[in-house]
Amino acid sequence: MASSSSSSSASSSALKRLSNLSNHLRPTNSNALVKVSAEVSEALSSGHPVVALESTIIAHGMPYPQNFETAKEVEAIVRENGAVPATIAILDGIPCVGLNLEQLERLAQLGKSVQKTARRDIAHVVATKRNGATTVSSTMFFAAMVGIPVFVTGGIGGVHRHGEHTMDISSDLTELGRTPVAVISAGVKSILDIPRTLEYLETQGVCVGAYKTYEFPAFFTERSGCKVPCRVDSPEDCARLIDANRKLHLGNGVLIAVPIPKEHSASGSLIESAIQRALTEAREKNVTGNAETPFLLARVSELTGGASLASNIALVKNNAAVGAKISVALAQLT
Ligand code: PSU
Ligand code: MN
Repeated sequence: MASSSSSSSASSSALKRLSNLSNHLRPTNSNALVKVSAEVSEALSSGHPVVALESTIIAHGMPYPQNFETAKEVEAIVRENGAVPATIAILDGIPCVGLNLEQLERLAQLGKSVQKTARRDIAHVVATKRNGATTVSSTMFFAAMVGIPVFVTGGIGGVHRHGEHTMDISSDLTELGRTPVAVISAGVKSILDIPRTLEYLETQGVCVGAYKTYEFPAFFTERSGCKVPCRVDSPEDCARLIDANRKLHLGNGVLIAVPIPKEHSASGSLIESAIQRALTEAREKNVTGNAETPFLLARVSELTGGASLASNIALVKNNAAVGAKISVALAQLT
């Protein structure tokens, strides 16, 4: 029998590795399971700021070709603001961090035929060597694995309306409770239950900072009527918050909610009536589970004559600029 001391030290080092993975951000470029692009890998090893980007917003959140155009523009904005973009997706079963243009376009064209991949779907998509568009939860998971502390998206998932009965609560919220990545978003859409989403984030121990305001934004509109206790007024404020969260090893994520720029915010009443109608249709058609968010997004866009899509694109670009500045400020702190 192998000496018990060597097996216990092997298992304790395995445990240590696991705890490193969940508690710290560290580059694992040698991790054979994940393919990190050369550009992202070089940036990470030299301490250059990197911003993670998700791919469900491309495949399921917007139609082609606007999704491809937006994905390219968002990457360009991240670069203009001094960081390297790392779009994350699973291609032929391989989790990829940093996509080239062909890979981005392939994902954009495949659209909804790509598996929407939240944390619970990762193993399945990898095992069956399929294509997966990562949601906020799975993008956070891979960002943390390779050591990217800042992740930009449009909106996160939340507690669905009537979630107290259906238990439909996005795994984005539990991921924020367990993975130390800062997510930059325009808040949560009012297709969701915003007050309950904030309650759930509090339960999960997630620090929610609102950018230049005390009010949590509602994605298409600047205001939700819900206050948050943490206000951040600059990229440097955000970086200090993320750095404190990291140095204390709190282990959870941070949500930075950036209101949509005023000039792009959609008419609140137009959006609200479209949302009500889309919600009714979703109930009539029995659209539930992970199909609900893409269905509602597409219907709201149709019902508003594309106004919601234009707002969506504008806010993602704004988030990309803010997120890149935060990652630059964070790199200067560390
Ligand atoms: N909200 C958007 N656009 C999106 C999503 C949410 O405005 O594309 C996507 C994100 O990838 C998010 C996911 O992580 O939907 C949440 O899905 P669900 O509600 O099934 O957890
Ligand atoms: Mn759900």
